[in-house]
This record gives sequence, structure tokens and C-alpha cells, in this order.
Amino acid sequence: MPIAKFPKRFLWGASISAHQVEGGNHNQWSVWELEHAKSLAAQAKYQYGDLDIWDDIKEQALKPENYVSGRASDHYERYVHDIRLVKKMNMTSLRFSVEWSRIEPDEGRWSSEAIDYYKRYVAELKKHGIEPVITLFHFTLPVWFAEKGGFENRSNIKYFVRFSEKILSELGRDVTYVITVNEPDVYAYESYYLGHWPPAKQSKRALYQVTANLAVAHNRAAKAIHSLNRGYKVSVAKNSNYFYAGDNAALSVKSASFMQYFQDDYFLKKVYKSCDFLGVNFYFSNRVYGYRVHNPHVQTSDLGWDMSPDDLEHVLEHLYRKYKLPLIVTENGCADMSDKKRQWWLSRTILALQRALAEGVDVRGYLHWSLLDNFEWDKGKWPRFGLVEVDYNTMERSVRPSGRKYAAFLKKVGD
Ligand code: IFM
Repeated sequence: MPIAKFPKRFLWGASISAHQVEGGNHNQWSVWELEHAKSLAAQAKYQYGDLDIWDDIKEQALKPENYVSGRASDHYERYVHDIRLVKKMNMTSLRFSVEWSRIEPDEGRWSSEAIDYYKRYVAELKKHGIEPVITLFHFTLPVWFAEKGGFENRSNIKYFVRFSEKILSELGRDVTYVITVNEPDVYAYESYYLGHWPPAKQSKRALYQVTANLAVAHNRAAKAIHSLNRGYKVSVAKNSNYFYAGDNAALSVKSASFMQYFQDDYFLKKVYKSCDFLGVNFYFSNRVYGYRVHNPHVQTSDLGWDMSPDDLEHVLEHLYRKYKLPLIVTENGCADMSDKKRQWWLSRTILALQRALAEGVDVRGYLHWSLLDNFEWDKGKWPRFGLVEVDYNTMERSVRPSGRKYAAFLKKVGD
């Protein structure tokens, strides 16, 4: 692992989201999972049969249970243990999401039990000196809000703003970093254009409407949060993958830059003025020839995603040059069940962070996706993103070799 001089108080840690790890949730996703588990299992061979790891995952991927979050990683019950693990791994920050459907299970009814739970959760982090980075919307919604049309209806945004105000006024200034919306355009694209996620619509109009409404939701929630206290540091977590031309043809160069613009700036232009920093989620790069993306597939993750960790540097440089806001990498990682590639991914990523810093980019943190193996939405539980492996039968945790290396690096960097 390379050793670098990172800024003091750089946030080093990992990310998780409520629905993917907590278990026992009842929201629009859990309802959808139960309705679709059988058909997702039936399509598994067609969906994943070409992946290199098909033989290793087929038993799991062919079973409907794989597609039901259920107990997930049982983090709701085991958070004290998991936070201790975060500490033991020398991390200084944890990004997690609060589950709106627990906090406001029925419209206008706040659950004091759920609020107390998240207060205890934050207190546990603070006790260990771990900086919370809290997410308010990470793809899951209370059923009542989804039934009203969710973020497709602009008039529903007020419910999200009310929830944001409520939870932050309850948690108070024990929290500083707030992500309003996670990967807004991934959510809109998967749920309203491709129809892979609930509510499984396939409409261009809905795609644009939801994207635009999520920008408004962020702006209004940020305003409400800032009026509680100007000390909150608010952002979105923007998915930002890297597009580059595969050859020198003018069309490839133009297309790559248009794709980058469309992915990043179309949304960020609407929200950056109400952000105190930018959260960046980086997973892969896209090589563009003419109008098309065609990746070299030299190194791929278990999900078949191109692995080009070095390109994080370009993404950070591009966003910083454009928006002049401090950056925190709020997600970055790879699905790697054998844990053979994650260590390499981490060291290349750390070098990319160093290069970006050396170029003058104001990077303030790195949060690896993910702390734990977790429920990967419509793909279920077979993709393994965790620095820490979860045995879904016993819920036992074991830190993977890559997790141990990351911990050793963080120890050195912290000394
Ligand atoms: O698991 C997801 C997460 O919920 C959002 N960002 C990408 C991750 C890996 O696909």
C-alpha cells in the first residue's frame, strides 16, 4: 500500500445504506422484492450466465431468496459490533443512511423508537471518534410516499423536506455531513426509464421529471437543513464515472465529452449552488468509439464492470475544476467475492487520490463501498462488495484480507 501525506482530518472510512444492510425494512423496495423475487431468479441465467463467476454464483442467483433483502446483513441488530469493527479498522468516518420508512412509517406519524435508534447509532459512532456522514434518500421510500407517486410528483417534495428537517433537528449537531440524495440519475434511470427498479416505469418523460424533482428536493432540503444550522455541510452523492475517447476520431472525442457532461453536469448544474461540498461515487470508466461505449474488458469485477481505478483522478479533477467545491469520495469499490482484486483496486485508488491532491484538488475524504457485504438491489445478495465478509446463514463477520490491508494503511496514515 502506498503511504501518502493526506490532509489532516481527511475522512477515511466506508459506506453502507440502510436497506442494503439493516434488515427488517418495510418500504417500497421490500414490497417490490417479494413481488419480483421469482421472476428475477428465473432470469438469472440469462442476466448473469456470461459472467466469469457464473459457476460460483449460480446456486445463489437461481434462488428467489437471493432477491429478498430479508435480514440483509442484520446490521440493525449488530450496529454496535459493526461500529466497533469500523474503529478497529482505523477508519475515521462511516457513511450510512437513515431509513425514512422506519422514521415516518405512516404519513405524518413519527416513530420515536426509530428516531431513538438513530440517535443511539450516531452516539455510538461519536463515542469512537467516527465522523458520521448521513444520507437521507438512498433509493428507498416509505410505502405511503411511493403510493402518492414518490418523486415523480413535484408536490410530494414537501414530505421529503419535512422528513429531512425532522431527522436533523432530532440528531442535532452530532452530525455535520449530510447527503440529501444518493445517485439521483441512477435512481431515475433504473426506476423510471429501464424499469428495473420500483416503480418499474419505462418512460422518458418520467425519467426527466424525477431527475428534475430530485434536484428541487435537494435544493429545498439543503435550504431547510441550513436554516436549522449553517454549520451543516450538505451535498448530493453524485455518481460520476469517467468517459474517454477510445481513438482520435473527432466524433469519439466529442461524444465522450458530451456523455461526461450529460452524466455529471446536467444534474450538478441544478444543485451545486446549495452544496457545501460534492459527494462523488466512482465505480468505472467508459471507453467511447463514435457514438458507442465499448470497454476493453481487461480487468472486470464480478459484475462485469470495467475496473479502471486510476481514472478516479480524472473525475475528481474535472469536478473540482468545474465546481470549485471540496470533494468527498462517498462511494468507490468493486464486487469481488474472491477478494483477489480489491487490494489492487484500493492501492490504485489511493494513488489516484494522491495524484489528484498533488494537482491541487481539494479532496477531503474517501469512503469505500462497502463496509459489509450487502443487498445489491435487483441483483440481490450474490455481489460481494464488503471489506468485511458476511456469512448470510450465521451473520458472522470476517474482515477480508483487503480489509486488513486497508486497516493497516489507515493506521500508518493516521500515525
Ligand atoms: O450498492 C450500490 C449503492 O447502493 C449505490 N452505488 C453503487 C453501489 C454498487 O452498485
